[in-house]
Amino acid sequence: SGDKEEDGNLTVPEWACQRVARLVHLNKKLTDAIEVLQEHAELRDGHQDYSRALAFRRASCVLKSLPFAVQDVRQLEGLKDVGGHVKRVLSDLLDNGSSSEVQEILNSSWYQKMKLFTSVFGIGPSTAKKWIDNELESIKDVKRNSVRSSDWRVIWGLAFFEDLNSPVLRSEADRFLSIVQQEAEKLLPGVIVQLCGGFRRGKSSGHDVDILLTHPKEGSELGLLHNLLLALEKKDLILIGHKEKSSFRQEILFQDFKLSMRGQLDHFEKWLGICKFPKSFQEQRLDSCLHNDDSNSNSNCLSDHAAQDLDSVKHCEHSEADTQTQTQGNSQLHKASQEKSSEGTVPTCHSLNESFDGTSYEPSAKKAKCGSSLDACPDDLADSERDWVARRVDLIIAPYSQYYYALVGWTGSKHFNRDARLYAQKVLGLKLTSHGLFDMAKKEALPSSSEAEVFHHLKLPYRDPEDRNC
Ligand code: TTP
Ligand code: MN
Ligand code: MN
Ligand code: MN
Repeated sequence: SGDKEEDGNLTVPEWACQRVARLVHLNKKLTDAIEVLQEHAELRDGHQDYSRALAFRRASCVLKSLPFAVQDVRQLEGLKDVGGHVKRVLSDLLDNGSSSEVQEILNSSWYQKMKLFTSVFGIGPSTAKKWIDNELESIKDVKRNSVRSSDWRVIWGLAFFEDLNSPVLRSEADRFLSIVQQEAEKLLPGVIVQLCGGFRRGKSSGHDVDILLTHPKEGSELGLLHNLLLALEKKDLILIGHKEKSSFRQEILFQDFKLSMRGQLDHFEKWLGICKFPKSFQEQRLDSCLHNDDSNSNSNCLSDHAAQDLDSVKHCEHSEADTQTQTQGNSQLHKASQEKSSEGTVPTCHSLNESFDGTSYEPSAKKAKCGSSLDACPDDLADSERDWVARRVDLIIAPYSQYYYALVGWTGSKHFNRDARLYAQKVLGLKLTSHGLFDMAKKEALPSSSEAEVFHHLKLPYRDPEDRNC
């Protein structure tokens, strides 16, 4: 991490994945402001905006790793990730307590509407823009104007907008995790069930619950997701979701990123959906500090940084599978195709016991009411009196031979992954994905049987999940 050299030049490791980046750091006011600029650039989604967004992200990332609170931009001399534009904004912040550029964005109704609309599950910048162009101003407007989306995420995301946009608490993630652990263990003894994403990095709240599953006996994980979903459905925990088959093929391992990923995050079998979390999950249990499998979870139980975390809850579902290796044009294409990708997969109200290849899951209680009018269903359910909250859940199945790469990938942060993948490519000539690390020249995979081994192969100092919050 950062040091002052004798000549006054600041040295911070070049790559974000080489640094320690914690949730709680000394320059939060500054990074919050820079991240507004980043998000604004991401939402604009225009020609240079993608690289501008990345530049802002790199700057905020470096500020998170500094061992001191910046008081004067001159302290940032020599940091190549902090360019002129960012320095001007930082000066403003340091001199006046606020930045006019940031304030202007925050006050602009375009930004506010884009933030609002992209916080709907399944909605990315391009649809959000269409809604704004159609003069929609609020979620109510969107619902009233009955934007007839055929995307199940949008239908249910709109119906349960309030639920899905209230932060998921750590206690809820823990309670749900232990049910998944219990059920999965019954189905497949010896199964490994790991909470990933923001919660694993130490956040005390999040926008969803990410759970990665595997089993040391490779191949025994096949069929687990199907049965696990049945078990969760039986416990009345499933609202709606979509199961994706594994799209993993040996041939893609040594393919170029752009070719092998095609805008996808990874090729694992997974279920992306919405669960019904009983409201009682929100009550803090005394034992929740003890049963967690993460060694670093103690601090989370104290909710010490809850306030700070709440405003960092983001709702970006338009997954950025793009790494920096992609060209800008490509990334635009990918975003657009991702938004469209599940269009046409209208969820049907068929019984769970029927065709599982339909991959959609709906509550059995609702089936009778559903009839043929599909889009009336979720609203009825959302308006009814209920003792549960709708929560986004991702369940991912990894073969054990890929598990530790999947663990690093699904732990994040997004920027940590992006940076580590670019570092692997540029510095080591290796391709890093959630499936493994590959020497493209030698056509050789570098398997790992721990997270530490992943870092070792990458010639990176090991970082605990809570140090990967760049
Ligand atoms: P998310 O659940 O989207 O993010 P998160 O858990 O870090 O944050 P939040 O608390 O708001 O839920 O994704 C989980 C991890 O998967 C993320 O940390 C990194 C990885 N990931 C990517 O690498 N690329 C992506 O595009 C997405 C969506 C996730
Ligand atoms: Mn979004
Ligand atoms: Mn998450
Ligand atoms: Mn997720």
